[in-house]
Amino acid sequence: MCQFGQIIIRTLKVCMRKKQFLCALLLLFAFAGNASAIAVIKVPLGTNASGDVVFNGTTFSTLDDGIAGTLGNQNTRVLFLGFAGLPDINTEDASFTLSNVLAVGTAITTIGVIAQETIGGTFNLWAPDNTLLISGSLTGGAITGSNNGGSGSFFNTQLGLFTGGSLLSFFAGNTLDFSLALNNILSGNNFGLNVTNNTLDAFQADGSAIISGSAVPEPATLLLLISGIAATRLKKRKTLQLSYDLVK
Ligand SMILES: [Ca+2]
Ligand SMILES: [Ca+2]
Repeated sequence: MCQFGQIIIRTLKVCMRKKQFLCALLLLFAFAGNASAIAVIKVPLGTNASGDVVFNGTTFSTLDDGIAGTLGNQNTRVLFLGFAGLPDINTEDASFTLSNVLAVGTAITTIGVIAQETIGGTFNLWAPDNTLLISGSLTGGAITGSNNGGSGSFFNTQLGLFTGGSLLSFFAGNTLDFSLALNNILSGNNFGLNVTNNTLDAFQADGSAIISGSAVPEPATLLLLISGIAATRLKKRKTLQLSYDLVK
């Protein structure tokens, strides 16, 4: 259980021992609400003319846009959802790298839809000052999409691990989902994904990534909970004092 969960359980036990049932109920609601919260980082991968991502026949990764001043392959804006007070990076000077996503098995084509299973891969997202914002390692995934048209395809993985960066503490445990929408896909002269001899053809594409995971509660939420508990205790003490004064 996450640290927040343990704090909640400990406080819950204290509430029950002291028969503060309203306090216990509020804690349960707070925990249920926070357990489902999601934090999302959108990484549009910038507007440079050449492609953002490449599949070379075996490995899927970002292409280097040639901007040497940033650590990542692709300069990008970054949008944050579910991070309290964290401002978006609205200039294309953050940077992102996806590496070593390996195609495994044969590519399957079913009624014009192509699916290529993948395994592994890592990503890193750096702030404009080249400090690491978040990194992760990916598990099993798939590149899926149409063999007719350059859009509407995706690379998706779930249940990956967050591994580092200044935003690591915003995410609860190993709840990483990673999704990359693919547009303007070009496989040789073919627009869209293409399969030859049960193998996905090499391609380049524009991409837009979404990194998401379960959010740990904001400190402000924790503060509200603690002040709620304190208020409940104060009210009880006042009620006891009033009873005592009436008896006197
Ligand atoms: Ca780009
Ligand atoms: Ca760079």
